Parts: sequence; C-alpha cells; structure tokens
Amino acid sequence: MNAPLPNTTVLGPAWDRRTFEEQLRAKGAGYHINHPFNIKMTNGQLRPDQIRTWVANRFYYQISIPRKDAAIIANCPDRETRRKWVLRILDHDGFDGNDGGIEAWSRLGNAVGIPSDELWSLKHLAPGVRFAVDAYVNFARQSSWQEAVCSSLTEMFAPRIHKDRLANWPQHYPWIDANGLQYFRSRISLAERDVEHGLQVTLDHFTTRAQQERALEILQFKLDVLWSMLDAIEKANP
Ligand code: AHQ
Repeated sequence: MNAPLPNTTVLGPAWDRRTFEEQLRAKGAGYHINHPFNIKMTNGQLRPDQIRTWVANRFYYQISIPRKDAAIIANCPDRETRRKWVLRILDHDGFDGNDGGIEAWSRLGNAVGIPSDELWSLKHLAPGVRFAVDAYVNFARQSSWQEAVCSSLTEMFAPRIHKDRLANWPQHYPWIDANGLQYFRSRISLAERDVEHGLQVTLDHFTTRAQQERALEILQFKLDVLWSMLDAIEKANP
C-alpha cells in the first residue's frame, strides 16, 4: 500500500465506549475551572466589583442557554430526545411552581449588588463574552443536533466548579448573601442528569474514530467558549 500523503493523518481504530468517554473526560484539563480568573475567584482574590463583572457577564450566558437548547430541539427529529431536552429549557426559563435558573441568577445578581434592571440591561456585557456566547448559540443552530449535544458535555466538569463556589464563597466573600448561591446548588444534580443523557447520545452517535476525533474537537470548541469568556471578563475589570 502507498505511504499516506504527507498531509493526511492515519487514524487508528475506533475507541470502545469506555475509552471514548475517557478521552472526552481527559479534555477536562482545559476546563475553565483552571482559568487564572477562576483560580483567583476560588482563592478569594477577587474584589466585589470583579465578582459583579463576572455575574453580570455570565448572565448573558445564562439567558442564552435556553435559546441554544431550543435550537437543538428545532434540529432534532427524535421525539424521545426532545422530551428530555425540553427539560433544560424549563430548568432555566422556569415553569409553574419553579421560577427557574435565570431568576436564580438574577437573585445572585441582587446578592452581589447588581439590581435586576441593571443586570437585564446587559450594560456590563463585554464584547468578548457576547461573541463567545453567540458563537455557542450559532454553533447549536448550524450543527447537527448530535454535534450540539456533544458541545454541552463541558458540564461533565461543572459539578466540581459549583461545589467549589458553594464551599469557598461564604468564606472568602461573606458580604454575599448565601441565598444568592442557590443557583450553584441547583445545578449540581441538574448537571449530572444532563450529562448522563448527553453522554449517551454522544457515545451512541460518534462511532468511527474520525467521528470520535470530531467529538473531541467539538468539546474543545466549547471549552474555548468558556475559557474566552473568562479572558474577556478578566480583561474588562483587571
Ligand atoms: O449553569 C450552567 C448551565 O446551565 C450549563 C448548561 C450546559 C450547556 O448546555 O452547555 N453548560 C452549562 C454550564 C453552566 N454553568 C457553568 C459554570 O461555570 O457555572 C458551566 C457550564 C458548562 O460547564 O458548560
């Protein structure tokens, strides 16, 4: 057989499910828990105004998640998947008896000193955050629903970061009313539920080695979305 052309990459055989999942989880090294801004946050090194910059900018991500998830549903012909995925929209937008994660984030805003009308005005939104979040929403609109599901798997690493906030903020930021942290508390079990479904879709859909490598690229894209958000937030208020 002729040697492969210099610019072709000869991929090995497809990974089995366990190895593929291990490869996905290994991408966690690039998760924004390891970003210098998040390390400062965890260590109590952020000023109140820097915490407010983070809360105000992350709000744009939070209100964009339901539209990202609606884009996935719009692209998905499978009713069983839609029945599960619609829960994500309700988790954020709320429903009878549960005012949802966006309201909880608004309460976080109040707890750190940002009135709701100021939070909703998006007056503090940094261009880099808007661009990163919009790139994520547009990726979901333009990609197959399976590729967009794969991009949500950064949440494999989210329970740890929420637990860090719950453990460290009361100690380092006692000026923040602990009731404002309810969003982080609520996401731990919801992230675990979401990841169980998202991982099953991903492991089922990306089966050849080339597809599995594509899944890693997609996850890296979303890691870059989260990482560049913190780059922009850090730069907005050094
Ligand atoms: O609060 C977060 C959330 O609801 C979601 C949904 C999910 C997605 O669909 O991409 N990702 C995600 C994340 C949330 N919080 C982030 C944080 O650091 O608080 C982490 C983020 C994620 O890990 O993707």
